[in-house]
Amino acid sequence: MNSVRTYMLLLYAAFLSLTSGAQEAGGRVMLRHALTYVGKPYTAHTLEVNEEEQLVVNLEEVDCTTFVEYVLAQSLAETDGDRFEDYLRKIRYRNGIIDGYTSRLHYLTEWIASGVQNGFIEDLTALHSPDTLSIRLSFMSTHPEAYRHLKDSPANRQRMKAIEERLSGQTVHYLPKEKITDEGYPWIQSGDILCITTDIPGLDVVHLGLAYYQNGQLQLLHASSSKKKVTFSSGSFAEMFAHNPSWTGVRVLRLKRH
Ligand code: 2YP
Repeated sequence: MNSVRTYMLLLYAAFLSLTSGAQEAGGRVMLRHALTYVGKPYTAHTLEVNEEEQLVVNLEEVDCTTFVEYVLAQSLAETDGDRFEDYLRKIRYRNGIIDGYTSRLHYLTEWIASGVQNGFIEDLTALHSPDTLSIRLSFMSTHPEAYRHLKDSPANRQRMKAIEERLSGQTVHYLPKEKITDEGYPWIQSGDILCITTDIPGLDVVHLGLAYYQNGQLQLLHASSSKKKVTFSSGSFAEMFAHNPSWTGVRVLRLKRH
């Protein structure tokens, strides 16, 4: 059953690429690349395999963040002809410069702001939702045991604390979970990036994936840590909030076409 589903999805991805005569909307480009990851295994900490920070490209096993990063970099490289790795480095690192573990954009608040500043993505929630939340970051510096390069390095813990203080205090727009419906909204398209906000103390985003409409229902296409693979939510995106009490809402981003 699984292989039939995968075959149908690849057929759909091929169809999307053939019908992309007119300038393909950003979401469509993202979706076409994302569908090629369906079924790939979920693996955490694929970016922590080296002592010294360097650009890791592992398209065969992904977590929620690396899945979205690879799809975004592939989509940008396709539409702008630049090299995939150049885009990935600019997506993943502050000012595109790799300078140790803390130069990586660990918090989605900074990852999003950097992507908007680079002109890679636009923040649709800022355009369509009046609700805002205040950013308070401290999770990594207060849970160093969960991050090998923090646990082993007081200097990195110091640097991370300073980054968290710099980023804290800003407000960002989001769509509160109470306003997320099964059928979604016209301003949220398949292929848009969904960053799920949280009330876990000191954390901004707790999971991310892509919007995917199926049978008129807004679903999540994501690297699932529970299902251990890239897959679609079994129900609607809205329904997922009932099973995840720490989820508070969503920030919606879209690939910017050049
Ligand atoms: C990020 O975690 C890490 C980055 O260090 C890492 O944990 C934090 C704050 N950042 O470079 C990146 C890629 O591995 O992962 C993600 C994690 O989600 C996991 C990967 C998932 O659901 O699959 C991002 O931060 C996206 O949501 C949060 C979540 N981290 C925690 O919940 C602590």
